[in-house]
Amino acid sequence: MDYMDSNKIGQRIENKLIHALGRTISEATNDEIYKAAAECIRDDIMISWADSRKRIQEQGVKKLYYMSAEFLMGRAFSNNLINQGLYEAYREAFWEMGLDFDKITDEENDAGLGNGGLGRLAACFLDSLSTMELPVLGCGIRYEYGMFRQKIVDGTQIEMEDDWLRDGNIWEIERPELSVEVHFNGTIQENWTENGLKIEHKDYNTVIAVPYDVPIIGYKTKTPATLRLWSARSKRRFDFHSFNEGIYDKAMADQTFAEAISKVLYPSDDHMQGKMLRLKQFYFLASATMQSMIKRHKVVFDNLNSLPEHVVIQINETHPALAMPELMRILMDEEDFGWDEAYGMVKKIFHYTNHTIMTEAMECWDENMFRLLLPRIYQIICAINEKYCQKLSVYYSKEEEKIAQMAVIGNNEIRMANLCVAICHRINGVSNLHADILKTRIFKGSYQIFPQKYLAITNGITHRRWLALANQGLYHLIREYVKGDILKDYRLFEQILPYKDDKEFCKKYEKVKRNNKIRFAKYIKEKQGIEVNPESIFDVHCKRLHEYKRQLLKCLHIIYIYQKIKKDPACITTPITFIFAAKAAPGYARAKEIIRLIHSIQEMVNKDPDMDGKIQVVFVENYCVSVAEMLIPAADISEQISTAGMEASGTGNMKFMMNGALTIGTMDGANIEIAERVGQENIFIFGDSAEGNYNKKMYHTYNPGIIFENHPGIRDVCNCLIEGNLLRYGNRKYSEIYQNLLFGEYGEADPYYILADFPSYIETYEKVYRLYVDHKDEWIKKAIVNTAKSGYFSSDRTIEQYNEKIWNLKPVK
Ligand code: GL9
Repeated sequence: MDYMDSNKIGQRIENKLIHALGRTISEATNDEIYKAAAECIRDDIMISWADSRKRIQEQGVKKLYYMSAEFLMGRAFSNNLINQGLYEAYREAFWEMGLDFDKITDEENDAGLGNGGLGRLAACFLDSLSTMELPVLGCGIRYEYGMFRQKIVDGTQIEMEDDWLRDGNIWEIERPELSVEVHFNGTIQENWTENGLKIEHKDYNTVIAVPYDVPIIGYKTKTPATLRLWSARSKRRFDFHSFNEGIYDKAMADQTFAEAISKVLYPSDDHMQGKMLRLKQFYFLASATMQSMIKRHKVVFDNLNSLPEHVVIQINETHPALAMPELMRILMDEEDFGWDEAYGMVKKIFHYTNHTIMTEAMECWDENMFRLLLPRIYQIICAINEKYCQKLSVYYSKEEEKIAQMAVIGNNEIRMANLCVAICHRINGVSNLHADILKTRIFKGSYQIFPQKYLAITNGITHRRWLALANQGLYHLIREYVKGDILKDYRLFEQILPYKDDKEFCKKYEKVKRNNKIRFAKYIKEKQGIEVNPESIFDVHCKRLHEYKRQLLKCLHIIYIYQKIKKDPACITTPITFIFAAKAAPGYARAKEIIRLIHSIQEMVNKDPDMDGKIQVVFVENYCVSVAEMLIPAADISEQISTAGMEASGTGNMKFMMNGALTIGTMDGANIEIAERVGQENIFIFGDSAEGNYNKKMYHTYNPGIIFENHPGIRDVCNCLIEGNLLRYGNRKYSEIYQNLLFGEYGEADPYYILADFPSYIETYEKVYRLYVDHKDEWIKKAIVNTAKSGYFSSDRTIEQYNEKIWNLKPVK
């Protein structure tokens, strides 16, 4: 956007207030001012948005459909200003009008349409795609309620609804004219006609899919991309026919059936829930997107044969995978394509990103439920499976068991990952390690036949949001020292590397961190009434609560330090603030128990006068994108301590390094690549490798009891869970956690190898602490190296690689 002075901005906001809301600036509430200002921003892009759509059509360029059940967008207001280059100007305009910019932008609800990494990755990708002017349509679901809001009451997580649309959503445009019908249930009739077999779907339930389009403004471009979110509506909503006929109940039932579909995001992370409603959501997304893609193609190109030249579809995890059989259905049943032609096209168009190897996360559907809900799609999947297994039997002629494992249908389940592997042209893992594990373990049988299908493309984050927006101080410092526009070119990060030896730069860098810590201290005081010391070391573990992410290891470590201080109060000279933030899936009992444990430890530590001025524990409620934007830039230490082999990539790790925290982490996911880039001396690695952990599991060689016996310190820590000073929330001690560490359920003790890595963690943490306390200048240098090397982890680089290796899109002219 062109330069705009603050006067003009102020004037426009005032005009908008009076014309759209009938309010003068002096009587307007913060929410009204937010809305007026947001509408001004939106007005500015409407023309280029429409124009961009038109140019994409006219140029006939290939377009990406990025399909994802989750888009964790966060707030749009400030991000749009950053990308339009208007952030400073708006801040100034607000200031001149006597308005508090931060308070007003706080009025915007996070668009929390995602659980965590997978959904946030989709959001970062759209920012990069739009900035690089690559033609894309993000396709997702407009959940009426996003990720739940978390409250903590007596140490226990309480989930509250996230009514994010309550005050309206400035950024979306409803497009009722582009609505399509999605059909569920019913029966399939096969009729032989003169033209061959005709398939007819009868007695189905209809749901209307209404698209809401959101512009995605790239950095200093004139080609906004679009995020299309589908909302479910009942056909009979206004059906007075049934009302008059006295079958009002039926009309109501239809409405309930339909509108439940886009009602709420399932809050489970890395965990599959085989619920019918979830399957409806996925098919709804798949069908609506495929129908609208076909409609558009017919309008723009008139001939469906050219589809593979003009569209490419990336599916984010298996959730949107039903788009593949759905496109088959449309091509065969509605457009008269034969099986081979249709299948050939689908195989060219679709590509699949896998984000997790955990068995409990693999999407599988009960075959009977599936057949009832989606009878035609079921038939198509059966046919795909049959042909696929025939093909496999050529390669694995006498290995029936292997084929059964690789089949799309087995044990009365439909296995979506196997469906993707059977069809997709490219299959990628989200870090090098993760892709290796896919090739050698999860999809080994397929990899051996089709090695060329498999790739590794390491995740990334958009540095526009995660540096320029979240950490203004650091962004301005970098801008001062770097030639060129870092927001356009992530490679420029490297330019700050030499300044690690520049005293002046180091001083400024340190000051930025201090200010960010003060900002966070202010936030947590206001929100939760907790006083933290910004002079203390901020040691942050924030991400979803999951056993493999090992919040429990951090808990045990805090108990360990607590007990150490009790014996030797002088062992801590610079205080540490241990900060957690995490949501647990509502049905994940162990995760919720760990949240209680964190709060028990918090209570024990914070109320003990012996800990005063030494250590403190803080649990930040309701972790979400906007909290992360506050918290991550304030961190000194980044905890990336997953069980090696289990975190496919991680993206929080990248946000921390960019913002100058030093990582203590395992050789897992993208941590490995961070270590490669910053060098071993600028990261703190501990614990066993992915291979080591795999061997422990395969050969049953691990016995946590031995560690317990041989380390008196660790023994004391574990015993603290069941005796000692830990106050219990609820009615039991933490004996379940204790039992699980030492004896396990199903005979597998400590399945996440917490005790196995504990000695190494303690030792490594000691080094981290000594470095901060005794060599702060060295610490700052290392932090600078981390920032300087973080450019590689920009999602711009990730998108470049996807485009080069998979999509082949040309920028819109
Ligand atoms: C995840 C992986 O667990 C992360 O390691 C990875 O960085 C992201 C993005 O590729 O994907 N897979 C997954 O199911 N989640 C991830 O974060 N979970 C959520 O999104 C909640």
